[in-house]
Amino acid sequence: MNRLSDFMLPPANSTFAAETDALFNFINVVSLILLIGITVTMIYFAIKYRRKSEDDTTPLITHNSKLEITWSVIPLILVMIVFGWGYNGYLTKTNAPDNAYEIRAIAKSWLWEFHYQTGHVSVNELHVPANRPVKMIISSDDVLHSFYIPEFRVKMDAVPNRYTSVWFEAIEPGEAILYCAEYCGSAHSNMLADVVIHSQEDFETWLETGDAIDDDLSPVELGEQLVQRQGCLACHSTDGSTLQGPTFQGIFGRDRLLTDGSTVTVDENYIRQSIIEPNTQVAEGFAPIMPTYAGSLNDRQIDAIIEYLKTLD
Ligand SMILES: [Cu+2]
Repeated sequence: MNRLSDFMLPPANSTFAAETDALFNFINVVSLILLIGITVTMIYFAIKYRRKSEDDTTPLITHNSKLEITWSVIPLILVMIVFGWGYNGYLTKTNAPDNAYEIRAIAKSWLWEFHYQTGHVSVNELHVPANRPVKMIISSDDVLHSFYIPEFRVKMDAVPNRYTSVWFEAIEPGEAILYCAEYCGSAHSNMLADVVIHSQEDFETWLETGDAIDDDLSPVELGEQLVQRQGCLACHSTDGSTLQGPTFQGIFGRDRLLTDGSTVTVDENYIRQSIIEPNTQVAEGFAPIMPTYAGSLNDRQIDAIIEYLKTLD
């Protein structure tokens, strides 16, 4: 049975994925049997009962109780099975175990930000331990988004001004992809995050060291990595093409017309301001939609991004 869901979904990697897949397969197989059965019967009847001669008339049939009860009771039983099974799974998925590790997920157009219990923040990269329940507490900074990790078989809406939650327990260390599953605007399809599933030990190490690995990089190298990892490229190109935001190519030192009619030179201060309070000085021709990075990027990281942007002529 698992082959069927593997054909339609990526390989499962969470404790309740097997139950989800079993129900998914049950619904698919039952639907397929009904589809084939009804289609074959219709074709057979169309041939068997076709009009054979001019005076071939249809007899008057008012009802057939046996048949009507049969076609009402069978679907009722099937629907009740799907309901009971689904409700059972729903209860499992809504009630996180008490020992779950909590991670805050904040959806913004168009990136995912994660806050861990240590105060660590990551963008577009969700780090989770394997073999330990993880409870995600999800919200949105702007519009409706949806937190969807097919490998774990979990999906939950990210709603502005309210928290939703979902939990999962990954079985094996590895990687997965987090998608936004609610259409949220022009860069919706770029709203992806990598899910890194660590062994318990590696997860602890990652929480402790986190960005420390970045210490070896030069500012320009670090800036380039951050621009990729922090979701900037969802809206800003580096090749001169215009996406939802201005291109980064040749941006440094350029004079920029703003939506309020004033002009500003793109220098260190303007870039810093645009990262921390993005919608105070918006470039003419663009919508004020950039999420703030206040609290998720430190000074060293902002400096590195500025240094990297200077190199993009
Ligand atoms: Cu979204």
